[in-house]
Amino acid sequence: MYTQALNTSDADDRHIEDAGRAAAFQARIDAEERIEPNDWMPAAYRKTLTRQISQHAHSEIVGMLPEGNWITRAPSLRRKAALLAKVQDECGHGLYLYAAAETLGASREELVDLMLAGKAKYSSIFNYPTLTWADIGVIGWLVDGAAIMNQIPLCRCSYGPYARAMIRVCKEESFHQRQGYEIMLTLARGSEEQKAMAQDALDRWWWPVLMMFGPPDQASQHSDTSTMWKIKRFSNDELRQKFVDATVPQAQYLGLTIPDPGMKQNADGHWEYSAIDWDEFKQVLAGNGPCNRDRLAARRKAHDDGAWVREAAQAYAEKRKHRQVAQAAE
Ligand code: BYC
Repeated sequence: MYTQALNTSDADDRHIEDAGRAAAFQARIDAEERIEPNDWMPAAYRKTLTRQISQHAHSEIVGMLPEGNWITRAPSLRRKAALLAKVQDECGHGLYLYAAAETLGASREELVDLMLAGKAKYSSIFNYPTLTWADIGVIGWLVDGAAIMNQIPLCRCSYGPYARAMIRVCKEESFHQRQGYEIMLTLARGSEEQKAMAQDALDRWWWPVLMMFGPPDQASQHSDTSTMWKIKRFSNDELRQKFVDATVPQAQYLGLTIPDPGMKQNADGHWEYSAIDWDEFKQVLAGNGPCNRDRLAARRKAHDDGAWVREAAQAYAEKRKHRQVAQAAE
């Protein structure tokens, strides 16, 4: 009894102390201060950032697969060199992001294992197939375009390492978006077959791209806390709307038709789009999209094939450590 009473009092003190720290933490966020790895932060802030940054890292890595599929089939040396560089950039983004997640105390191994076990999410968009060369144009134009729309505000995210990683990522994504749009422009000004191929790719990717921004605001379970902590600066629906408004004139310039007959421009200038099929989104998140199984199988194989590299790096690090210890003892 007596001991329990002491414990309760300790817990109360801790609770009061944490409440004080949480208030000071929120005041720093409200003052637009950056939170750095060694600063105190509420466990829930750490958890949501680890979740979002690791999902983002997985998306970059899995996102190499649909485009990697076309490196050997790119129609010219120039296109091949640009696509190869783009896919390598995505890998680099994944690595910066895993490094940013590690500053929160999660190891890269455990995060990757969760993804390979199918327990951690990655962006729904990468579960769709790349059937023709025009899909590579659409990915650059729309998938990278959507990614930029979402990631520019993340450059002002309250967590320092994530915000700083996003600055370089956004610069590279902007190059990716232009190379995609240039592919689309070439196809749209090409033969009738090329134009039809470009339209077909737009038809297949349009709705999945709108789903990239996440569930509608009323169904977004993390938005309230992420907005309070200034991880999110705009809601899912706000970013989706900004993306649609920016993209419609680009499609018009290409002479392509957005596959939404109900789309119309409102008096305030915004483009109103039809209802999104959220059942399809839920199915893809549940692992039942067209390519979910292939994507995970490809990542698991790459992970297994790379085991010897990790083992060799580990053995080298241990040898080096022993050498340094021996040298220090001399
Ligand atoms: N796909 O409460 P919500 C790229 C999940 S890569 C799958 O609104 P939040 C690129 C969400 O995680 C692009 N899952 O969540 C790479 C949550 O599930 P959990 C990747 C999604 O976090 C290669 C649940 O649904 N970009 O650019 O407030 C080539 C409820 O959602 C999706 C990023 O990761 C989705 N589309 O907002 C080219 C950006 N949407 O965790 C390009 C960083 C939602 O509770 N992430 N979910 O199990 C974010 O900005 C935010 O996490 C989101 C979602 C806007 C995506």
